[in-house]
Amino acid sequence: MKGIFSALLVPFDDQGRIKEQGLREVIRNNIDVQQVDGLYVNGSSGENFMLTTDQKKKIFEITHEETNGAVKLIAQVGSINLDEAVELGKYATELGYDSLSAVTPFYYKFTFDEIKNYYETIIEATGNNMIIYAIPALTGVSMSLEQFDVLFQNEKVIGVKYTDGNFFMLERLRKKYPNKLIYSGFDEMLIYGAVSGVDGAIGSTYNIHGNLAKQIFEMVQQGEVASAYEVQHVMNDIIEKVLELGLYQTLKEILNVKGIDAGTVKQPMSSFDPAKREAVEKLVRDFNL
Ligand code: NGF
Repeated sequence: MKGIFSALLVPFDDQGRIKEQGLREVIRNNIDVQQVDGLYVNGSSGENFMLTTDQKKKIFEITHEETNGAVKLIAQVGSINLDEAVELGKYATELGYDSLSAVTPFYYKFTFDEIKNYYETIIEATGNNMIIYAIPALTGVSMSLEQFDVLFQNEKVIGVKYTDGNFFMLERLRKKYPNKLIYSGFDEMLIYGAVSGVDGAIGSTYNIHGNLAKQIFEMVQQGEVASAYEVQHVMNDIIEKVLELGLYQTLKEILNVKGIDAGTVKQPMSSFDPAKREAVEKLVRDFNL
């Protein structure tokens, strides 16, 4: 369960339907070209929170079938509809996903007891392992070290996907929990996570440059921090441009330019602006993506 995981992008057509063949191509690119260690399925990058339950199940199913055991699979099943989270958790567990993950419940200001109960309910119903998905910038849920302590007491909570820039907290978690899996969540900060001793990283941009992320991670593990920093500079030149042009739209367009059918994003996100196509082609050329 260690290493670089792509937060899987999901191709949609302009009616918001999953492009199954395109999804298979995106998966193959991740495995065969980027050579990532695993896939994080139905996360933010999979546009999960805009999908129906059936679409989420379909994505779990196609991904499981296409990967056929080649890489590790984490199923993000979190939903503020706890019944849906349980249903998806059971579904992914029966398919054989290596672990579940669930975003901290958001929108309503849930108390910590409610958050704890949410995780316990999914774990009890599925019997599977759980990776907490902490992303305070999007959920507004910022957990304290003491709250992580409580969640980590459950041995089925095997780790956290930590999408935060609070490296003090990350260091504290690492020291206190050497045996829990910690995944770094912000791709542009991968090197800081790596030097903090994370077990792996999960990110959207690894769909287009997972190979660079693997280099950074391996270099840091071998003590070659200065070289790793050079690679992070390259990765961040790419990420900076991607963020400027529009995150998920541009990641998909890069794949489209490369001949991988990554489709478009799901409404209410707006589709890629064709006026930006030339800039994307240049990015692909300049960085040999
Ligand atoms: O896309 C976001 C939103 N974050 C991802 C990642 O932390 C979560 C990150 O890779 C994710 O991909 C998922 O759950 O599917 C960023 O896209 C990347 O660092 C660029 O900022 O924050």
